[in-house]
Amino acid sequence: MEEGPFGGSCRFPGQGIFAYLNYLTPKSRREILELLVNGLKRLEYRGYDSAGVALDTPDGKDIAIVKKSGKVKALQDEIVSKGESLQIDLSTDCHVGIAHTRWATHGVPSEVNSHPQRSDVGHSFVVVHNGIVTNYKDVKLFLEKKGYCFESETDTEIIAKLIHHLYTQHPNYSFRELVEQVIQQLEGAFALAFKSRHFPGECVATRRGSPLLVGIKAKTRLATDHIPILYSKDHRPHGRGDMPILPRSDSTAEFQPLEDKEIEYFFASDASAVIEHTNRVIFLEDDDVAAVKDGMLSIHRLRRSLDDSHSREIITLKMEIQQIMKGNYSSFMQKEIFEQPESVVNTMRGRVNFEDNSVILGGIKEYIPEVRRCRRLMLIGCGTSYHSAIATRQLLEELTELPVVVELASDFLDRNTPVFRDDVCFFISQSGETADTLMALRYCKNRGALIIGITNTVGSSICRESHCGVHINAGPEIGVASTKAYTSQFVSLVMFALVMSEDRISHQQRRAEIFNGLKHIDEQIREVLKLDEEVSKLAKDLYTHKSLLIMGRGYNFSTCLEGALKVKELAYMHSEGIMAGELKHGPLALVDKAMPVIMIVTRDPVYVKCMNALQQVTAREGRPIVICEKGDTETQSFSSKTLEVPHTVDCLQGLLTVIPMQLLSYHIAVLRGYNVDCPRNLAKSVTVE
Ligand code: G6Q
Repeated sequence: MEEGPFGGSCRFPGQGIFAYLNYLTPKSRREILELLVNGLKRLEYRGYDSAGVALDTPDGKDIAIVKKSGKVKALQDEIVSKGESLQIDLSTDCHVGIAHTRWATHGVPSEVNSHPQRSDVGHSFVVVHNGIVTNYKDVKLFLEKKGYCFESETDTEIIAKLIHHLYTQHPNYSFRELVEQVIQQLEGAFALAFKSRHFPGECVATRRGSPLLVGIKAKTRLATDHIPILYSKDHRPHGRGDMPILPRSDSTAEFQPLEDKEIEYFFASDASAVIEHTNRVIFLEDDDVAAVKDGMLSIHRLRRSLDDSHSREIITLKMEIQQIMKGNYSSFMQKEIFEQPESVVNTMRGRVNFEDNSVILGGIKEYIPEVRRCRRLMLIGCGTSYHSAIATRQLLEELTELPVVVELASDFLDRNTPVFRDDVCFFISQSGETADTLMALRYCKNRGALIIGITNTVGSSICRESHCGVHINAGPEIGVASTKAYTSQFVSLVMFALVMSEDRISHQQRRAEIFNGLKHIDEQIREVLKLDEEVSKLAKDLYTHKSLLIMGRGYNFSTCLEGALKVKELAYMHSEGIMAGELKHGPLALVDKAMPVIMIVTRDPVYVKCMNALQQVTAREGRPIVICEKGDTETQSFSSKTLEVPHTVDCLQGLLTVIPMQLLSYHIAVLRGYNVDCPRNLAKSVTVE
């Protein structure tokens, strides 16, 4: 596998954990708060409706919690207004702060429902949580019977109160042991970071089904690249019953410290929050319990399973901080659209050799003979990732000569689709954490299919649970609307088709055309991006409309679907991607002189059919805007306005035609006054089904 691990979880809309522990590293409280708030800002793109932080009180005897509904900026302002009482100029050598951005799942967005959630007014334990605890009602009932009163509507509060309850029963347990006890009682999916008044300077974090990583910043070189896993005895009782108090679980291995002085630890939902501090990270696995005590990190598991590794590797991330900053662009989305000339090259870098027209995909190389023997290819994803599968299906059919099935992950699961051992299933996901896609992956894996992940997120669940895969290497995509990930997924699947056809004499000419197309695709994308001004003018004509139809067929159909998705999600405008071949079967009834129509017509095998569709639209007084190839005067004569893109080989044309649609949706959304990076009701990470 290439560039880190490839090979568990679901996408929880927009929750972000960030915790920071400094050990023998003096920091002012102001610095610590800034660090926590900045960490949250890096996670904002995941979606959020409120945020909060917890840190020690200045006298170190209590925990101060600051929470606020709305943006992280609101939390930051609240902290500033409390500056005096928080004594932000005091310095501390060892400290643990935990922070969170929340996207409401249980209970409305409000301060009381924000995290950190607390065990009691004395703040014995505070916790931040991503995910959903599905059995929280049972646990709540149990705790209510024990006399606990709840202040929030969240599922998270039960976690804070449960650990407190266990602590009162077993005051000799270590912090880590208490957390181990807690997670044995939880069902659902979660990532958690705990802080406690009783365990100053300690932080314990764990995950099951929601991503979490530990960043390590040490003053001196780390002595090891691997943290050994320590196993604890499993004392889990059988049956839930009345939530019995569990006997203590002793560690069976010696505590092995990573480092013992001047060290800082970061716990975060994803790498974008830690990369400005350190590029050395450990991706935690489900049920890992990571504990820092006296500056030493240890990772524990309650029980061994057959495929457990003995250690967690400290990975060096190659991500640069500049990659996650907006630069001169007004939004991350705009930046990401304009990054595409580079991101597609990054996808091909080190893989495509234009001198001898060959491709090596290191992450799947060893599996290619098995793939060649398969019965069919299944491409599975959601939203934009699904569209990248539609975009490349035709080429995959042509070059692999295999049946290619494209599935929406949610529908695939609903149907209990038959899957066989000799199927090869691709799971396409920018985040690598999308719940539906991950569930579909597990479904196929259980049926013995070969699982290939196509993701943009190293260390993500899809990446880890796949047998093998391809990282699309598009760089972090922060805007909720996927843009550069789409073109990089597209290119990745094209590269796969090229690998599969390398031995076929009959495909050599076609392959040469495609290599030639890929070689120039970056400069052609750059050329299309020059249409920005023109597209922005077009947006001014369109943004007050209620609806926008986008028509095309063949290689360009995916651009119609992807363009319509972008318009819907960013501009909150009704938009439909219509297969031009279906016009006469219904959609034509929508066409009149008032209905805005965009048609994509390029000089490919279905050109004549597209021209027919174009004429059908103009015959109904439609005045279509056409995206066509440069110099195609015939097509232009039927259009009210054209956007010309350069010519490339037919199967790559969609990489160019999608860009005016990305730009158009962006400009319409801006004209309508919407936040393009964070469209309403949506989040970057969809970890719920
Ligand atoms: C589109 C969105 C969305 C996304 C899906 C799947 O602009 O970003 O449609 O593509 O939610 O996400 P993953 O690619 O992360 O699985």
